[in-house]
Amino acid sequence: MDTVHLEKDFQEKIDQEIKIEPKDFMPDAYRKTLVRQISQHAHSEIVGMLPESNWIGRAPSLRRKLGLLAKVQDEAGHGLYLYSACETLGVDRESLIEQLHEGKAKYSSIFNYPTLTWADIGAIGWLVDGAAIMNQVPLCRCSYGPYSRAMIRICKEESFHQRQGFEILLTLSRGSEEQKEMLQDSVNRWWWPSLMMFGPHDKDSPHTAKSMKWKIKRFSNDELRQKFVDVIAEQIKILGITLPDPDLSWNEERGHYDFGPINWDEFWDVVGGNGPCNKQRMHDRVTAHERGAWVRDAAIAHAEKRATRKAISKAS
Ligand code: FAQ
Repeated sequence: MDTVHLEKDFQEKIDQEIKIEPKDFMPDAYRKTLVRQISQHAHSEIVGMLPESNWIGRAPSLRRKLGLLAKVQDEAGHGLYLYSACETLGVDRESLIEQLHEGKAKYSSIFNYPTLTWADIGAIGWLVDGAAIMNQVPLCRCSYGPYSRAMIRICKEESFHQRQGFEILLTLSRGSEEQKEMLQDSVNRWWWPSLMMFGPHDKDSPHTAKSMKWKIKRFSNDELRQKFVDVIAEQIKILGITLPDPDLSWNEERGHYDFGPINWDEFWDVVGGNGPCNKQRMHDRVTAHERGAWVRDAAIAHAEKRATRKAISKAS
């Protein structure tokens, strides 16, 4: 079959909601888009462990420490599922990791902000995981089989993370004046970066149209951002604090909350490597990778030994 027919069949499968699997035909641009998105997503999970790990040793109780440890471990697991999904597209994990460490690959802008207080751990759970879920639940229906299946498990764990974050904030909201101030300050700092997680406005998003045609994305960046604002603007009432946006108001006609302008200069600055913690994050990630080299070497040596033993026992 020639490429034109193959591409026609491919799009028909997608239109009929039939999953594309690793050995199926796929246009090169579809493969590239998936490698780009899934690898950026995997990197985000791995780099996303760093801001939280800052608080593992300083969690206010054993229960909080256990919860946070489990969450950070989940994120490592998400990274691994996603790197594996990406490998089904014919790229190897080492080269993806190399691109990240050389500063050539993107990861979510949100993880370049500092975690200054314990309330930030709650805010990350509630807002950052909340934004991640809003964006990732539709990815469970992504047209590419391995990515969609990885996302089902990831989303279940992310929902737990979000509840854990909200519970931390709820506890602070019922605490002392100082704790309430810490809570408000944290939400003030994380709100706008959370909105930026959804990516640029649709008019400035070069990939959305194609990704929606291929059913990699099911909703545009602005559609998901709006859904998120609508949910959070209601949930915050329970915490008895406010979002740092004087323009936030319910619009009866639209049936949505209106919200103020996003600082896109800040967003592109952070994406470009100039956020408050970009350099620290990359330094910590590369150091952790280098320190873990002996574990990877040992695992490879063990696998080789087992393979040799198996070959010898087969031959004898
Ligand atoms: N940060 O045309 P679009 C998490 C880039 S996981 C940095 O709109 P697209 C779990 C974009 O890559 C969070 N760069 O692109 C957790 C593209 O650059 P390129 C990560 C961004 O792909 C929680 C350019 O801008 N989630 O939080 C960002 O159609 C708590 C043009 O943008 C995912 O990765 C950004 N925020 O839409 C862990 C979900 N936004 O490649 C620890 C999967 C955009 O041309 C603690 N990804 N860019 O050089 C997606 O859904 C999509 O890739 C979007 C972007 C929606 C992020």
